[in-house]
Amino acid sequence: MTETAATPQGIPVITADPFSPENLTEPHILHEQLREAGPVVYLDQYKIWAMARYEQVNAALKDWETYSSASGAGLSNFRKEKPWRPPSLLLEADPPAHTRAREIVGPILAPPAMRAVRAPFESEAAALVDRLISRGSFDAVSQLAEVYPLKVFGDAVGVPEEGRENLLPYANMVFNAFGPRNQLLENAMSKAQVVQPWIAASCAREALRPGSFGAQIWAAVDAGKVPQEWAPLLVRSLLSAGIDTTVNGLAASIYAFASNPDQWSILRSQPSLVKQAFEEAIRWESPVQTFFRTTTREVEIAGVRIPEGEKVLLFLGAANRDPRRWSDPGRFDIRRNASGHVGFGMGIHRCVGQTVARLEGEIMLTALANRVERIEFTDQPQRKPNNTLLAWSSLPIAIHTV
Ligand code: OVV
Repeated sequence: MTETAATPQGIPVITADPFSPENLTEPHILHEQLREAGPVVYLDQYKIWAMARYEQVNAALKDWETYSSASGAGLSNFRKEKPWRPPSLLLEADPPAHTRAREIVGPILAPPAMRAVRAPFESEAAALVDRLISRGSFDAVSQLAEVYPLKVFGDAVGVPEEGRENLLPYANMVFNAFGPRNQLLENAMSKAQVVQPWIAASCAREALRPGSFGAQIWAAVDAGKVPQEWAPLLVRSLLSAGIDTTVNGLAASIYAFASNPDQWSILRSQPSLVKQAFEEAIRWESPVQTFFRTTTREVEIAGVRIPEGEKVLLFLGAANRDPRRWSDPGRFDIRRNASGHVGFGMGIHRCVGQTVARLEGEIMLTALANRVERIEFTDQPQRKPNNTLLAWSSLPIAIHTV
């Protein structure tokens, strides 16, 4: 159980562990407690600070000068502990280095670049939905949400088809590694060791299909914009951040619609709501629940002083359900305008791949809505605990056509 106590300085102290399997798989009760405790709270177990209200989370994400990423976007402080892998040039960097990396990857994933991948994304979605309809009932995690990004994003990045399933244990490791060294991280590490050579090999120039996102990164680096050694690390960012996020974004959408059949009917009758619906699923479920920053100076928020060099945990998922910002936030409502949610972050580090994620969501939901009249659970959905992601291990569903 959780308690809130006030320190002499009036800072709410939270004793609950946000990284316990229970809080990771059922986070909303803790999130409410964190938001209601105050604009800034202290997490006693980890001796860190946290924000869970929309206003403060949004402001901190935008203020990269105060809330640095260069000490890591996880609990571990890279100035005090050696990172488990060379830091990401995008996620775990500040300007000016971050700006240079972002200038390489940004244009490769920008809206105009999506024109080249739309057709293959659409035909793969149609083919997959065909197969799933003929099956009738299936697990929407292993047979849909994992299959689609591995195929279309894997093809777009240009990695070999053989061994792509390695991306799942790798991402599981990456996202657990932002949290504490708990049992989840230990398990993820032990499963991910064997896939590291495949990941490293897939970041190399020779592994990447000509014209792919990965090959375009190498081409930009060849053009002399950044050091050669940056290319494999930038490709690694796509492989780290592009799969498990979209797997759980798609899983979130399926879960949302299977548990809200009225919303599926609305989407079926108004297919133009599809982009808004995917955005709402991201707000409602927030597949990426948290990221950390580190203060670069002493900072005062709503009367609370956080010293310099302190880790601050930002609860994106809690901000996305803050009743101060959203009306009836726990309701999945595809007619709502979910824009402004922080599920893709905000500010200079906002998700660089969000165009790809949105394209996958739009296309997969459209392919389903074109054919499927009803989605229902055939068994209990199962959460998969992860130190960063609100993830599913199993979503057993049946789909019915007319
Ligand atoms: C946003 C994100 C998550 C995980 C890994 C990375 C980025 C990366 O840049 O490696």
